Parts: sequence; C-alpha cells; structure tokens
Amino acid sequence: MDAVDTHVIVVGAGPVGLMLAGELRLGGAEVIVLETRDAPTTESRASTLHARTMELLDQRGLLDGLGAPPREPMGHFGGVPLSLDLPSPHPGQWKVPQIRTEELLGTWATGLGADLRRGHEVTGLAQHPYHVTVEARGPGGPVRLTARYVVGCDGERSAVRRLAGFEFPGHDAERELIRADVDGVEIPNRRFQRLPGGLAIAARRGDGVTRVMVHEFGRAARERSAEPEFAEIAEAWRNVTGEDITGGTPLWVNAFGDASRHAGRYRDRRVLLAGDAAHQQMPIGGQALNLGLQDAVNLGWKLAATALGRAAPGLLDSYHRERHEVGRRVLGNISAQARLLLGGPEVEALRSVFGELIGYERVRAHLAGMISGLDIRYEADPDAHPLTGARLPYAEPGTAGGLGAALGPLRAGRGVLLVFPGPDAAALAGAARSRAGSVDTVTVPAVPEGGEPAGVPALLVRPDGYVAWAGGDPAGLTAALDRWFRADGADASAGSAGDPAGKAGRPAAAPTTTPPTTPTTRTPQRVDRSAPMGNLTGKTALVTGASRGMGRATAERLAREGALVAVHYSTGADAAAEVVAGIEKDGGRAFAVRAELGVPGDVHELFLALEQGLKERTGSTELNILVNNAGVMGGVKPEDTTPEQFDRLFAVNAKAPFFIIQRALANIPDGGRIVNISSGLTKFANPDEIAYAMSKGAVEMLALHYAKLLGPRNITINSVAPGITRNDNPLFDIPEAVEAMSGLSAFNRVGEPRDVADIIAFLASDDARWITGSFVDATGGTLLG
Ligand code: NAP
Ligand code: 2V4
Repeated sequence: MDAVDTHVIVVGAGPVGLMLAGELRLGGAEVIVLETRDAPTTESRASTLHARTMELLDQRGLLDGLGAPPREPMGHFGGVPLSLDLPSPHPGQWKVPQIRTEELLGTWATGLGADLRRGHEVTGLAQHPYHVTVEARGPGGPVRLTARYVVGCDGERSAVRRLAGFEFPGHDAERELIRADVDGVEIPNRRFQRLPGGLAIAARRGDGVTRVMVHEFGRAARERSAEPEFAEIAEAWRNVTGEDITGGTPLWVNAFGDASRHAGRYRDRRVLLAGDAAHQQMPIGGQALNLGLQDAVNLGWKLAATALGRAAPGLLDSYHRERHEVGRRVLGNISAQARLLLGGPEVEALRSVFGELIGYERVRAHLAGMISGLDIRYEADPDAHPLTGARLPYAEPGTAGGLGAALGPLRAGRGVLLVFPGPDAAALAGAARSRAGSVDTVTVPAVPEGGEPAGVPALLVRPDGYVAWAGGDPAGLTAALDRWFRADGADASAGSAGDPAGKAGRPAAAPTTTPPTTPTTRTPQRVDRSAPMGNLTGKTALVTGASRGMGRATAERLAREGALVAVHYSTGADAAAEVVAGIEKDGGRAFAVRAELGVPGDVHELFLALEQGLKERTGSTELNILVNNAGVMGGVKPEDTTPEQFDRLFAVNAKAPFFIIQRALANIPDGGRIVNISSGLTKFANPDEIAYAMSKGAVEMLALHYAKLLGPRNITINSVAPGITRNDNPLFDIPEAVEAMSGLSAFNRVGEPRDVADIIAFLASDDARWITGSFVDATGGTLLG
C-alpha cells in the first residue's frame, strides 16, 4: 500500500457510509470516509429500523447502543394498515431517529479505525487499472487521494455516481408529500388519514414536537431547488384538514416525492454505489434507509476480502447481482405503495380490495416479509438446501448451543461454519480449515431440542448472516467455500495478528471454536534474524524454473540477499529440494513449489502451493518479486516445426508468464518487481529457433505494456535477454561446441547462470527502481555483432 492512500474510500458519512466503513474495518480493509458536511446531521429524515436491520445490528453487537427504542408492530402498505409481526427476535418496526443511528454507527466505525474526514467535497474521480484517484475540496484546500476502490454512499445526488458516469434511469417525482417537525402546536394525531382533499399524517413525539405530512390530491410535485417554506405546508394542511398550524415553530421542513431511479449497475470496475446513491425511492415506511444499510452489510465483507486478495474470483460481482435484485423489488413495492397512498378518489376501490386481501394471513406475511427485509433470499442453486441464500435462522445470542453459537464470529464480521454432532462432523470441520483466515468453525457439542434446523449436519454462514451452504457432504462444503474465499493455506490453529475486529468484541461464550485468525492489512512478516541481511531482507520471491540453470542461480542469489524464495519446478523435485537445502544451509530461506506450466490449471496449481508456502512462513500471501524464468527451447528448424511443438513453446514461454503475472498482481504490493526471461534471439538471427524466438518476442511485450499499467503502483517490469548460457544441455560438454559458442560473445566465453542471475537480482533490488519496461541485454556482448 505504499503508493495508494487506503484500500477503500467511502464517500458519504451518512448511516450507509458509516455502516460500510465499519464492515470494511471488520474485514481488515483500511478505509477513509470523505464527508461534505462539517458536522453530523441534525436532521432525522428516516426514523424506522425494520426487523432485518435490527437483526444485522444485533449480529454486530450494536443493539445495546440504541438503548430501548420504541417498537411499533403496526405498519402499513400504501397507507393500508398492516401488522409487520413475523418470527424474529426483533419483529416489527423500531423508532430510532436517524441522528441516533448515525451517531451509533459513526462511533463504531471510527472506533474500529475508519478514518473519517469531514468538510471534504468530492470534485473529481478517475479510474485506473489498479486504483482510483479521488479529488476533493477539503478544509485546507484541494486534496488528492488514491485507493483500490471507491464506494459512493453519498445519497440521491451522488457525486461519485455522476463523476464515475453511472446511468441512473427512472422518473422524476409526479406527486409529493410535504412535511415538517413543528413545535408548539396542539393538533390530533392522524395516521394516514384520507380526507376529501388529501392525505394527512400527524404524529406527536414524546418531546412535544409534532411531525406533520400532507399531500393534496391531484396536486403535481413541484420542481424544487430548496426545501419548501413552512407557509406552504401550513396552507396545504389547512386545505386538507381545516386546522391552522401557522402558530407553531417549524424545526425542520422537507418535501419528498415519488421519484424512482435505479442505477443499472452497482459496480463499474473499481467504483461501487450503495444506498440512495444506487437507488432513489420515496421513503415510504422507512424502507430506503434499511435498504441502504443492508447494501452496506452485503458489500463490506466482499469488498474487504477483494481489496485484501482473499476473495474468490467474482465475489465482488455478487454484490450487484444480489443487491440490485433486492433494490428492484423494493422499488417495485414502493411504487405500488406510492400509487395507493397518494392517489385520489380514483384509487379508493383498489385500496378497499387491497384491504380485504391483507386480511388473509399469507398475504399479510408476504407483504410484511417484503417491507421488513426478512424475506430476502440470495442466489442459490435450484437443488441447494432450502436454507441456502436465506438469513441464518435466528437464535438468541448466548444460547448454549445451536444457531446462537454463530453470533460470536458474526460479531467480528467473520464467516462461520456451524458443525452439529454427527458422523461427518470432523470431516466437515476439516473442510473449512483452508479458510481459517476468513471463516471460523464452531463445533456445537450438543444441540438443545429445537435448537437447530432439523437434519442439517452443517451450515456455512457468510459474514453478513446469510446461509452460503447447508448440508452434510464435505465436498459440497469445499465447493461452497471455493465460491466465497480463496484458500489461505493457514493452519486453523494459527493465532490472530493485529485485530481491528477485536475492538468490536469477541464472542463471550462460544462453544469450541477454532481461534479466529483476523485478517489484517499489514501482516507483520516474521523475519528470520539468522538469515543473511541483504538488500532483499523481508521480501518474498517466486522464481519459476528454479530447479536448474539460471532459475536456480537466481533463487540462490535472491536468497543470499535475504529474500524468502519460492523455488518453482516441474519435473525436477529432487533438484528443487537440493536448491532449497543449499539455500537453507547458507542461512537463507526457501521452499519448493511444483507446477507444470503450459497446461490447463497450471497457474492455479502454482499459486495454491505458493500462497500456502508464503502464508505458513510469513503469515501473508504477499509476493514482492516474480521472476518468470521457466522456459522450453526449440532446437527445431522451421520446416520441421509441428503445430504441437509451436503451441508448446508459446504455452510455456509466453502464455504461462502472462497468466502468472495476471494472477500474481493480486499478491504483489506496490513497489514490487517482475522480471521476464527472454533471449538474445529476439535480436540475433538463428533460423533454427524461429518459433522459440517468436515466443520470446511475445514475452518481451509484457514489459513494454505492463510497465505503463503498473507504474502508478511503483511496480517495475523488465525483460532480461541472456545469450548462450551454460545449462544441462549436452552441447556444453563438447569443447568444440563451447568454443564456437564462446566466439559469439565479446568476452569470448559462454554465459554462466550466475552472470544472468546477478542482473536479475539487480533488477529485483531497490537500486533498479527507475528501470521499467526495459530490455536488458544479458548476452555478454553477443548482440554487438
Ligand atoms: P534450464 O536449465 O533448461 O531449466 C529450465 C527450467 O524451467 C527447469 O527448472 C524446468 O523445470 C523449468 N521448466 C521447463 N519447462 C517447464 C514447464 N513446462 N513447466 C514448468 N517448469 C518448466 O533453463 P535455462 O537454460 O537456465 O534457461 C532459463 C530461461 O532462460 C529459459 O526461459 C530460456 O528460454 C532462457 N534462455 C536460455 C538460454 C540458454 O542458452 N540457456 C539463452 C537465452 C535464454 P524442471 O526441470 O523441474 O522440469
Ligand atoms: O543460439 C542461441 C540460443 C540457443 C541455442 O543455441 C540453441 C538452444 C540451446 O537449444 C536454445 C537457444 C536458446 C537461446 O536463447 C539462444 C540464445 O539466446 C542465443 C543464441 C545465439 C546467439 C545469441 C543468443 O542470445
């Protein structure tokens, strides 16, 4: 993270931005929150938290901070009364002023380490391949920040959405409600009262302030550049109710219409949207805030895991898939409600039929599930267990067994595997061991009657509390884990290091859990003090084809400089083991990784072993230096070259380095080094090696083009082109051949592997920081002609 300022910039410190910031911190990501306002809002636009939001806050241990908010079981659908009671520890709707929610989430997120910067108005945003730049007007002048990702939580008029070019299709308001908080008026409470001239709502709060809302039937929404005057509300109120409220003192005045807009996508590369920035809707029944908070909880763990390189490929894209669909449904129900609520006499018949339908329990429960967010089910295979995609069947925190046991890990924002007693319990628990960095395993010793979903041996729960998998087949569990998190190779018993989540409180009385290993952004490397102190001390390196030749010499040289070296090989297991043993004998650190390159799945196999080896030794999967050295030679005349030989040369020499770099960039931090081994034959003609030289020509393109892409991260990438260099080829045992080959070099000898390794080691060092995109001639003057 040397050159970027943070993993994620969240724009907007409303409840959604703050919730997201806290979730990102729990996931281990570093966060800067930029907020235009100098101070927290004093407006309480939204005042309802629904059952699912309450459950989510409970999962994070945040409910205590709300005190004991009043509960209102009765809600409405477009003004038609509706009980919201459903099975949940927090059924119904809970009245919490937005300022209170914001204060709670702000304290939580900043307590976890989110860096909240007020007085910053975002003015510019630019996406780059590996980072995003954000410009803002700050209190001290212009500010420019960089991050891996940016999330717009900056509301309906989102600057992030506009600057990043997201489309926001929909329609403007056709009708509106105008509302005010008024002190010093004595008027009767009215609950969605439909009068001949319009709709009137009045609710007196405990502090004596009355919130009034009014809509005159048939009156079109106005174009507004500012909030309405109190006089306009007082006049509408009088027109509809006949009451005079002009003597009251307006504390807050606001208009909201039935405008409806929905971003077509919630993600464009490194920029994401959440909350009202992604969806604008009439705030009927407090759904808007709840929708936004749930966006944040869905996104936080996925984005943190992605920014830290722990996510399975595609995990972040599931945010759009899951939340856009939920948003589409909520916008649909709000649009239906707006018509029922603000329609004049023409909707009376519809309302009366609707009222009858709500009398049926299944209809009521269906609508209540929709409004409270309890009915959300995320994507699941059709043949998956019915619990998959649903929220964790809820249990009270602290219950001795069963589902309550999941709450401990969830409180720290981690995934959890609940394993119930049964014959496969050990195998199921073992399957999650490779994800100990992201998922805690809780083996429930005994389940009280009714304490778990009957017949489910294990449940995998995502950090946002939704069931990712349920069943009893360890292979199915492994497949489900593969969809969410990359294997971290960590031993499940490894301890935690640096612990932002710890501040959120650990489970008090969880049954036998594997100790949680909380991910951190900067896992301290365990530097072996007995290792030689060179210019690469504390760095990690992968050298492909290091069992022999120049690869071996490079591995040995990098290890001498203090790097921990992954010695890659394919067929030469004994040779690689010998290289590792030699390095260790000299006081260095190395481990061997096997993978045949140029075959399907090669890169996956390589990185599985590499990451496991790195994680075991350093606690992290960070890779500082990549040397793409493995290669196959040709030695066939062009007229004899078969398509299969040609494909093989390209697969090993060009395709594998391309995809190794693609994959390695998730592990290479800023300031990293990439060296690709080419050949002098891209400049020196040898007709016997045309196809080979073509493959080396291809590999040289990596340095040219990637150098530009990776410059902003201070990662250098260069090609090193050896000339004829001694290796195991029997040619080097023939003195006449060696003499002939020597004559090609200005030094009148063939190259030795160490001649080239020293050049590679230089390019890997800090001294070479100013060289990138370069072709380095390592032919001993062969190209001089
Ligand atoms: P080498 O002694 O022939 O050793 C090749 C290394 O690459 C071995 O470690 C081998 O692993 C590995 N390797 C080969 N094919 C592989 C595959 N399909 N999958 C995984 N690993 C594979 O190599 P070298 O002569 O030092 O050459 C190193 C690099 O320099 C090559 O890219 C070569 O093209 C280039 N180069 C060589 C010369 C030269 O004259 N020697 C000149 C210019 C450029 P296992 O043995 O374990 O299978
Ligand atoms: O001519 C090379 C050369 C060669 C060969 O000799 C045949 C071999 C050993 O089978 C493959 C090979 C690979 C090479 O990369 C080179 C090479 O780099 C080279 C040669 C001649 C003159 C300059 C060179 O850089």
